[in-house]
Amino acid sequence: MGQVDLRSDTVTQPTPGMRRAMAEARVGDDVFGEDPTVIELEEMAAGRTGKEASLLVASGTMANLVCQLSHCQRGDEMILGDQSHMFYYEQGGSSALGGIHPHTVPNQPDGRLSEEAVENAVRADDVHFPVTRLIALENTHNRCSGSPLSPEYTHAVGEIARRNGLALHIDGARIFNAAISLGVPVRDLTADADSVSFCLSKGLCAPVGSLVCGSREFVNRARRIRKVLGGGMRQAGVLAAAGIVALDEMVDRLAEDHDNARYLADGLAGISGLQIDPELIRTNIVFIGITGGNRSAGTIVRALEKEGVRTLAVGPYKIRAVTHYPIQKENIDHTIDAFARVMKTHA
Ligand code: TLP
Repeated sequence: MGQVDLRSDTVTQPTPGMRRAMAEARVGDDVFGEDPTVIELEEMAAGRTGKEASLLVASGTMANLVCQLSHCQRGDEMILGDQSHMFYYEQGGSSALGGIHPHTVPNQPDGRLSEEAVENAVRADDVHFPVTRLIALENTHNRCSGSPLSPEYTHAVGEIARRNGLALHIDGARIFNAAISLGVPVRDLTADADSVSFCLSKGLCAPVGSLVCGSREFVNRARRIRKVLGGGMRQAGVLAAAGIVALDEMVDRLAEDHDNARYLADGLAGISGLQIDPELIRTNIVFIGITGGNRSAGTIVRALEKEGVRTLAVGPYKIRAVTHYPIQKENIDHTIDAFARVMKTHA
């Protein structure tokens, strides 16, 4: 068996159908708004998320940044989770480039922010305080075991935003995973959001690209911000073509990744020295705690690599494994066996 690469679903390869679509894509200059394939993808993305318009950008990080800069002015405040990707993994980009002040609220293990904590974080009109402008949620929540947020919860946070005159953004990098896991259309998860970003290049297997979705007026602003960030791409239809295949062909199969993640979690739960709660695993992300002894996550990850299994150390005693196409059950069996051997030799 070759390498089983579970570091992330970003390692997925374009499918043969995507490569064909890319080679044959009709293209034009997208900065002039003339790329028919980009236009088709943007219309599709707007339709799936139930928004008026959407915009293709280079990455999930750029999508979130464009949204934050489109909602906020310098000095404005944004409420978001302390485990959110936007806070944790994006270099503080919106504060470095946009002067946006982050106000973090603790994420619960299932990715939610308590409604009370969000409400309490909204600033009063006081000369001492920044102006609160934006609330951001993440669905699925990467660092919270890939947990999906329900339409009911998103609606409740949307109500807080509306009551306080704030915008709601959803980092929906893996929102199609959430929709498949919950058995609801994506638009039910985005109905309350003023903006949503999602990625084509994770479980959906496209090589590049994320979409920013919102009202036409919002997307027009986002288009200007994308340009100033250097993200105006020209014949981007070669990328969009793969994205269209991703949305057409790769969404329903995400259920297999979720089954494989649960199968992995169930298998690992029985191994001494690993801590894992299979009940938390509802999509494709598995966090594995290392307990007892003084073996670090890094030691275990290196030993697993020698067994042909690649994972990520995401804390001193925490490992992440992400399932994706075309990982199969037999790869997961191999992974469970590799963990069992490594934990025995590093007891
Ligand atoms: N996440 C990556 C790493 O950055 C950690 C991964 O391997 O999971 N939002 C969420 C929720 C994400 O998980 C990611 C990528 C992004 C945004 C950023 O997307 P890219 O990598 O396209 O900039």
